[in-house]
Amino acid sequence: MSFLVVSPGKDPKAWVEALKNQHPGLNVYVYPEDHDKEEVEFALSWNHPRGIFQNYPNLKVVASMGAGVDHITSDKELPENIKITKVVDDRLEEDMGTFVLSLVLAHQRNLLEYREKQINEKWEPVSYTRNDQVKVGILGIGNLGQSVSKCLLKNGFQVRGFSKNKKDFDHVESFAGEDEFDDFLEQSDILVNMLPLTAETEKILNKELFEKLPKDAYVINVARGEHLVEQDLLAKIDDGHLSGAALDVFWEEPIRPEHPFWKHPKIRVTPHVASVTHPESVVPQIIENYERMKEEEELKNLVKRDRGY
Ligand code: OXD
Repeated sequence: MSFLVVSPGKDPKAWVEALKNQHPGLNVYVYPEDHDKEEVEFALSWNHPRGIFQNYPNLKVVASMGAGVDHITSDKELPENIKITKVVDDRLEEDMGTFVLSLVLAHQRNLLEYREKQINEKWEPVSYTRNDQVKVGILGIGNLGQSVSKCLLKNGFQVRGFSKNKKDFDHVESFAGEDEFDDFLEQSDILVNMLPLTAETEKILNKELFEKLPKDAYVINVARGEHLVEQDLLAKIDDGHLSGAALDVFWEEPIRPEHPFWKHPKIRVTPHVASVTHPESVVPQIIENYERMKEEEELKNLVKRDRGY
């Protein structure tokens, strides 16, 4: 019985080390090194080449290296019987919370604008709204969204959460379903996208949605680049409806050198760093699932394949 690590473009060394530390007897192969495909029952993956898992006749589980699983679910050739798991990790949640809080505060206190002024040697104070007057809408409030909401609440912001089904979180006004979507948007001075990427949510951040946000709303995307219609965002910032955006994820990563986001004065670009998985922190849960698979027990953090997350 063997374990496969597949992560093209991402150095697997720290993962392999953490797996071996946690489970010294584990036989770990790293794709595409030479290995016996029939032996592999469990794969740990990030952006695997499409279709490869069809060639593993005994593969039972594909575990994502991160919280997102769209890189696995989008593989149309993934055999139906293979189970998918995601990472749920306190450290990821904390990091996401503090990252989004930093972006919200930086926007709220005009830090990007001051950087611009500094470059031009301009000493010009700008007025700002106090946190308790600002409504932040979290689009897709799951574990990570809940952590973001806690950080925001601690700093006095008003928090709204939107999810498919109503969720009850302390001090968060909850909106759910299509009927409440427009109300949610109309009340979001800052919109934080944290949705999973599915066929339903792709391109959800589009002109129609932006127009439902209040004038001068700010958009933060820490979910997936494919949620965003880039041209619509640029148009709505440039026509003055939106005050700007902070983007951590993109259709193409890294974004190409001439991409308009790089130099846009109202767009903050970060290189997909909102919450970065630490192998030593999440390997214990991966190994636990490997043991559960062997014992034919229910897996933790299992993805519902029909739902896509
Ligand atoms: C993730 C990510 O899904 O880093 O974990 O985007």
